Amino acid sequence: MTNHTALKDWVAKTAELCQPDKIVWCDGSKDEYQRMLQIMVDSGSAQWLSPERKPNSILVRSDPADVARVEDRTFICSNYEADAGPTNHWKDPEEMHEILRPLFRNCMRGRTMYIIPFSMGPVGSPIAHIGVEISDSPYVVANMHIMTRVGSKVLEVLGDDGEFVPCIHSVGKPLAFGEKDVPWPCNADNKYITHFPETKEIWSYGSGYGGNALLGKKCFALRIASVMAKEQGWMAEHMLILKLTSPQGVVKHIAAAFPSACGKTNLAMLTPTLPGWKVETVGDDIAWMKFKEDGYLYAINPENGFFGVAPGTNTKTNPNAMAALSKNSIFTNVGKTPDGDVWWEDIDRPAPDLLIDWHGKEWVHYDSVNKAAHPNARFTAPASQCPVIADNWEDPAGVKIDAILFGGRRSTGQPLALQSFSWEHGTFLGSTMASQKTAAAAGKVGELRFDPMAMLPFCGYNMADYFQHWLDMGATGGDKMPRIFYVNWFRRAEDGHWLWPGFGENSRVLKWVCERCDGAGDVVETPIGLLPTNDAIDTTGLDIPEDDMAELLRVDVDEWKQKIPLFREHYAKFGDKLPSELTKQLDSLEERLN
Ligand code: OXD
Ligand code: MN
Repeated sequence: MTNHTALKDWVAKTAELCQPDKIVWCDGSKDEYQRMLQIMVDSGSAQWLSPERKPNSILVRSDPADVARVEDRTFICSNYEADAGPTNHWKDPEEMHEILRPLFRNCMRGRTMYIIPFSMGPVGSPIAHIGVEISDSPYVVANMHIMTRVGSKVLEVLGDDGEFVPCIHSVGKPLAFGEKDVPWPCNADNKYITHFPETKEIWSYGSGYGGNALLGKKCFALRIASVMAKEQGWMAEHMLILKLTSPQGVVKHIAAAFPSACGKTNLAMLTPTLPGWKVETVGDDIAWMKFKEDGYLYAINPENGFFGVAPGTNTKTNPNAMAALSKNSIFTNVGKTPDGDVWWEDIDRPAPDLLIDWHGKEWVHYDSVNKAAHPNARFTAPASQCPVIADNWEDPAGVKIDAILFGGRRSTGQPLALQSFSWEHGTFLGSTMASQKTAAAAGKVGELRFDPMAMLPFCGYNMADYFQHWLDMGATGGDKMPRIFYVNWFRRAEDGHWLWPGFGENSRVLKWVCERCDGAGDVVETPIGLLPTNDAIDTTGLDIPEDDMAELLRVDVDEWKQKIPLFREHYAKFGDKLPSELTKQLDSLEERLN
């Protein structure tokens, strides 16, 4: 097991509080993974899918009251409210512990407490960090096996006194003696996803779903890691990482921040339509970036698998994801076909008769409201099963990042692509990112919200300080920092049609990005940034009307002028803490527009 005294003491203290029936230290073995699946199947939480259709894979249906991240139940418990900032829910740490203590007291009665040591990033990498999750959910154990590196090898690196982030999770449903469990235990009315940035702890109660429960992902790798990154001079970002190779063999690594469910997984695994270009995946959701001695930023993907949105994924939009999820995967809240396969909206084939929906009922498709799969239905699939996983995706040294893309879902205004004038201007672009809301979080879909750097729900401290951290990183890295771009695949014409085909065609924009990194590629200076000239994006072989291309790259000065007050209002939230550099950037934009 371990001789790590602090770890053993913490486990003993947590067991004393939660009173589980049993304690199991996870070793990360394949046997253990299989055991978890079988436990879920035996208890009625999961069912095996057909061994022919989806070998070694299970289907799980959650409680309909536990289907997404719950941002309104997510708290940053810093000592001072100002350190959580205006975009987070704050609670005093002592007060939060007073709420949590009675909830966690005896909360694991009748259940097994699993101790899951995990590494975010290749085990032993200088960019990686270690966490230990205590959870009473075998679903969490199995998912953590896919999403992180779990087990004894992590304890070895931790040694007797290594640092780890303690993460405590309970579904919040103790069982009385002899009480029969429900298929998806949770405590829907009492969810708390809480982070303590000063002590670097995570406590999560009441939900078993995704980022609420797999604490290595959003809670550690983004919220707590963003605080560590600020303190230690590195970056923890909500970004995919892809490796782009040109026909001449020039390699670039690109990190890209898009809000949840805006196509990060698709972009990370894209099949280029441009002949000779190659995209390979390093990561699809999170990037940890640190400076190396050469002064450049190097990134790792701290995760080990994909927790992807299922609806919309098919062999056209993302054949590589479809291959990755073809076996050894966990499916949550998707539909099930009579032959034991999965089904969701916009998968490759029409819905068969006798389809079972995500509620476990025969699907009655009488309108577009009644979906067979929940819009936030997910697959959990090992990254190693992705056919285009990059050969260097587990390089402990990380990959040198050449470019950073920001993007969102914007039907008007935002051009297809632009490059920032500088790192400071790029930070301004990231800080004013906005996107139409998706189903990844509870709330109203379609509403436009500011989502700076796609970190709105994931920044573990005051976002104004986070902006300052971006500026500070730029000051440290100088010319060696990645170039910054802003892209938008989602622009529509006035009649509503999509102007840009997206998916594999996005490789055309990536080619321009690659050229810009080498000081080539044509641009025209506009008030909002450096835009590709009308022929700078390679459209060879693409049947796109010239008018559409011109519209995609059009800057409507009047529309941008109207945005200035919205930007000011967004910035006003941060009061005095907003870095003066960003106000300066906004003032300059306004001047350039006039
Ligand atoms: C995710 C998210 O699950 O951003 O990656 O919601
Ligand atoms: Mn995400």
